[in-house]
This record gives sequence, C-alpha cells and structure tokens, in this order.
Amino acid sequence: MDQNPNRYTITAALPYTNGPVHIGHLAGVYVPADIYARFQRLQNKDVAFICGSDEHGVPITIKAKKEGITPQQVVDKYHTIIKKSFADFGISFDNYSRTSAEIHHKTASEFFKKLYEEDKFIEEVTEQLYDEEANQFLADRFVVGTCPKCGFEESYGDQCENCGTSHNATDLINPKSAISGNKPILKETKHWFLPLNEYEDFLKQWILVDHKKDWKTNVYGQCKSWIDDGLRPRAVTRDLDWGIPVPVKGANGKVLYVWFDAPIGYISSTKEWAEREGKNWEDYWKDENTKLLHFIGKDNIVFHCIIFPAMLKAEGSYILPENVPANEFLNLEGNKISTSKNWAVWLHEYLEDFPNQQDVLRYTLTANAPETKDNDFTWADFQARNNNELVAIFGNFINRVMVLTDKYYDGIVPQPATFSEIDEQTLSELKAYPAVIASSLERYRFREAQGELMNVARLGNKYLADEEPWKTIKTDEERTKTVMYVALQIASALAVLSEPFLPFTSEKLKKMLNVRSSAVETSLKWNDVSSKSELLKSGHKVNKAELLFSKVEDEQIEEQLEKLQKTKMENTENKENSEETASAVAPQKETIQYDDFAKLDIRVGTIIEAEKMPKADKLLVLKIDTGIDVRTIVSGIAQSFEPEEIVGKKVTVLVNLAPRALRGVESQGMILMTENAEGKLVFVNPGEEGVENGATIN
Ligand code: B3M
Ligand code: ZN
Repeated sequence: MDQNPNRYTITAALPYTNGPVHIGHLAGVYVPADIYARFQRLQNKDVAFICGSDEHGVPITIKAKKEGITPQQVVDKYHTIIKKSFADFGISFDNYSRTSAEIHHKTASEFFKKLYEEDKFIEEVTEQLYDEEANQFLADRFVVGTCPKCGFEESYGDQCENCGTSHNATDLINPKSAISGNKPILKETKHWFLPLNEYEDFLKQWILVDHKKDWKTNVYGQCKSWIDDGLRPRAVTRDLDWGIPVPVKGANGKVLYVWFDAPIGYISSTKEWAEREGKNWEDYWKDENTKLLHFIGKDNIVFHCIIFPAMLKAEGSYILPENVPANEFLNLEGNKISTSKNWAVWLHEYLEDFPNQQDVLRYTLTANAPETKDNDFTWADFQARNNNELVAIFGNFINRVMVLTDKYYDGIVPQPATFSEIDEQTLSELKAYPAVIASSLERYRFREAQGELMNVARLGNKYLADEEPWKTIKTDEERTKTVMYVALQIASALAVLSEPFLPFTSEKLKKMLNVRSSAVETSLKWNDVSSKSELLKSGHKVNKAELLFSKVEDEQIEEQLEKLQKTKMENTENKENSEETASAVAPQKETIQYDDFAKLDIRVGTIIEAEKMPKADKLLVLKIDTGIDVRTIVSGIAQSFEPEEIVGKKVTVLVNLAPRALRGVESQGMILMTENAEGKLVFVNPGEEGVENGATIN
C-alpha cells in the first residue's frame, strides 16, 4: 500500500432515491462536502470524493407502491434526476455510483459473509411485527408508533425523526402498519444481529475519549447519549423482497438491512472509481494515513458514528472515520422541509427559475448553513445576500478592476512602480487569507470560511476606494499603474480562493483574467496566493469583463413566495379533505344479528331537570321523562352544556341499560349523543315534532 499522509476519502451521504434533491440536502451535506473536497484538491491533496444513490430500503418500496410502479423504476427515475442536480450544482464527486450496481451487491455480500464466517453476528429467532393483511413483516418505515424515548407518536420502526434515537421496531409503543394502518401481530422469524454491546468499550474509547475535542459538539453529544443509554444487538437483515439477498443458507426472502448495505456503498463506489482511474481502492480505505471523512445530516449520526464503525471494526481491515462533520437541518420560510408536503425548493426547479445562478444558491446556503443549530432559508435573505454581498461587494470589485484595466491599459497588466506602505500592507494582508480561510475549513466552519473569502473582496474594494485610480489617472500615471497592478493581484487571489465556494464564478473569473489558458499559467493553487510574489505578471493580457452576478429583482422573489403560498394552500385543502374522509369513515363495527339489536330498548324522552354533579366537572344529573317513568340518568356532558340550556330538550334514551352507580348516584339508562363537524357533543334528535315521550325507536 502506498503510504500517503495527504490522502483524503471524503464521503457524502448517499441520498435515498425516492425523490429529487432539495436545498436542505445541498446545505446540510453536499455543499460543505464539496467545498471541503475542492479545498483539499487545491492544496494538492489526493482526494477521493465519493457518493452514490441509496436505492434499497423501505422508502423506495413505499414510493413504488404509491406510484404503482416497481422499485427499480423508482430508483432509475430518481437516480438520473439526482445525479444531474448534483452535476448541475458543481458538486465535484470523483464518483457517483448506485447501490443497485453489481459491484455494490458483490462488495456488500462479501462484507456480510466475512462477518458471518468469523462469527461476528448473533443468529436469532425473534418475534417481529407482522402485518397479516399485507402478509409482510414490518420494520423501519413500514411501521409507525410512539417513540419509547421521547413519546413522539409518528416515530418510524428504526428511528425517531423527533429525537433522533434509533431503536428496534418492537420497541415502539402502539405500533401501526404503514401499509394497512392495522395493528401488527408478533410473528417469529430468524435474523442476524450485530452485537453492538460488544463494541461498547471500543466506541467509548474511540469517540468519548479520542474524539472528545475534535468532533463537533452536536455529533459528540448524540454519540455520548447513545453510548450512555447502553448499546444493544441490532438486526442487520430484514424480511423484504427489495435489497441485497442475505448471502447465507437458510435466508430465503431475506435481504440486508439498508443501513448495513448503504455505508458499504461508499466502499463500492470507491472501488468503481479506482478501477476506472487505475488506482488502488484499498489505499483509500485501509491505509492508516488516509483521512476518512463522512459528511452527513444529523439524522444519520448514529449510523455513521456507531453502527458503521462497529461493522468496520468487526471486519478488521478498515480505517475508521477521522471525523463526521454532521449538520443540523435547514428549514424553509419557517417550516420544516418536507418531501411529502412538497415544502421544499427543488434543485431542478430552482435552475429553471434562476438559470446559471448555482453559485448564488451555494453562497446563500453556506452563509446560512445549519452548522450548529437548525437554520432557516428565506427568499428575502437569498435576495439580500445576492444583491448586497455578491453583486455589491464581490461583483463590484471585479467589475471595477476589469473595466479600468481595459480602459487604461487595453487589458494589459501594468508594470508597478515602487510600492507604498499601504500597497505593502494590502498585499501582506492578502497573503494571510489562505491560512485564515483554511483554518476555518479545517474546523468545518464553512460559513466563517466564506465570510473570510468575502473579506478579500472587501479588502479590494477598500483599497480602490482609498487609492482612487480613477482620480490619479489624471495626475500620476505611475501611481495608477501600481494601484491597478495590486488590485489585479487581489482579483486573481479571489479567483483561486473562491473556487471551493463559488466554482462557477471562479471559473468565469479565471477566464476573464486569462489564467485558464495553458499557454499562460496552469491552474493556480491555494497556497500560491501566499507564496508567489505575484499571481499575475506585468504584460499579461486579460480578457474582457463579463458580469459575474446580477441583481435578483423583487418580482422574482414574489414569484417564489407565491409558489410556496400555493403549496401551503394545497396542503391545507388536502388535510381538510383527508380529515373529512377520516371522520366519515370511522370503521364499521362487526356484524350483529337482528336479535342483538332488538334487545336494545330505545325511547324518546324529555329532560325535565338538570343539575351539576357536585365535585365532578364532567357529569350532569338529569331527570328524564321516558314516557314509562321519570328516572335519573347521569350523563358525561357537563363540559358541553349548561344545565339550564337543556331542560325541555327531546332526547333519545337507552332505557334498558343495567343501572350503575356514578359517584353514589344510580344512573338508570343512557342518553344517545353524537358529535358535530366541530367535534362538539350534540343530542341525537328523536325526530319530527309531535313524537311523544315513550315512543320506541326501531
Ligand atoms: N440514504 C439516509 C438519508 O438520505 C440515507 C443515507 C445513507 S448514507 C450511507 O437521509
Ligand atoms: Zn423520539
């Protein structure tokens, strides 16, 4: 193996192929990962930036059922869309694979087999949740119920989206099948479990001690809480027909758990790339000198910090991640981004509305990155960041430099005279930036890093404003040349340092400065900004200015807000519709015979007295004229009616219900009630006027 301390394996979470990707994905995972990968490449590091589509698992099969197509059709469709979105936004993966690829099936199978043969699993028949109607075992997203940890009622079988805890489906309180809505039964089935408890000491040392200082506090905190709660064996197989078949005897109809195979997808994707590029994949996964980094969202922390490392440790020949810089979530205009509610800005739709403006979105998402807490994306902020920062600071500086160079020198970088103190100071300030930005990036503080990048443009603007070459051109040609020379060095530095953040802008700028064509200068590297005495030599000819950024108009923002408003209205309508149907379709009770019904003696009666039951907020004591007699009925309607308002009302009474004592008062029957559309209790009206007390209902 080639021992290289400058090697990086950078992975970005494999997106589920059950929908397109949106700004939340970009902000949380792919933009920071891309910034980091580009930055390391610019430092001449050997980088493998790896990703691919996660094509197994329950979300895909649910989507297929919903759309009436096969899971394969679902993943083919979204794999193509997602891959294109990433390419369109300049996410510079060295390889983007997919877990349905043959190389992945083979890699994951072999990984499982090795652990199996080395007895690293527990094989156990246990009772699992089963949907009798769907004829299917329920795990993961096939089952919802109450989270045993936080009480959230919509927790999935494998993970609670509310508190992030990962659990087994059988831990859920009141589980319900996501397929039929039925209450599942327990049924025996055999599975293989990874005994996480056996890795507790290793994880304690590796995370809680070794990485106490360098992992982000949100990541460290989650890991600590899981480890403190105690780790338990975790099933790594499932009864499902979509996935990688469990490669051992006696496992018919079973597949690998998606969270077992997906992280191995990083390895398969690396293999695919290495084969294509003539590299050795093991250098990127088995050399202690290689730095392995997983970029993910916060809901994936347990899988990347606990389960996958335990798998790698069990296998024995792999390195462990050096860091897992997970982000929190991005909200959109104050609400949680949701694929099912269409509350999102989809990347492919953004590009239709803002063609060629990928960098504006990248910039806004980084400026607002949910690095330490959930954050909010708003269109107003998007517009302000573009107009007040990209256009007014970055774009404005470059434009002035380019236009003046063209006007005064026909695009030729002038020869400077002697540097003044302010020139020297500006150039030395400029040379400090690569280290400043790098220090933020190495600590995964992308918003801080990007802020420093903008300070380079601010430095340029201030320099021009103070030195006023447009004035000195009339009085001091030599001074003007020096100033423009310095300004051109700042512009070139911006072209290099902006590349990780704003790759399209950097590319354009390099073209404008003519540092792209191989005849002049091969690509500039990060450290050239501080180490080279000049980035652009006198006599070098630059090209014509092009606009880097353009203003985002109010109408464009209003259009986006209207689009969201429409989604909101559609969601409310859908919700109302489904609530109406839900109340209309309270399920029918089991069939009874006429004789069962005939046993009920239901009569028309009139309330002749009503009073509150002392010390009970819900009960009224009623005197009812049933036509047969006047009797006492205790009714639980005190929160819906004042006693005075119901005296004289005609009601429907079940008169032959066995009497029972409520708070010491004997209740001799029951008033029939129902609920109106607002959920308020109302009496079942016994019908037309003129119906006498005592009339039977049948
Ligand atoms: N597909 C989960 C997600 O998209 C999952 C990540 C896999 S990374 C190995 O949130
Ligand atoms: Zn929970």
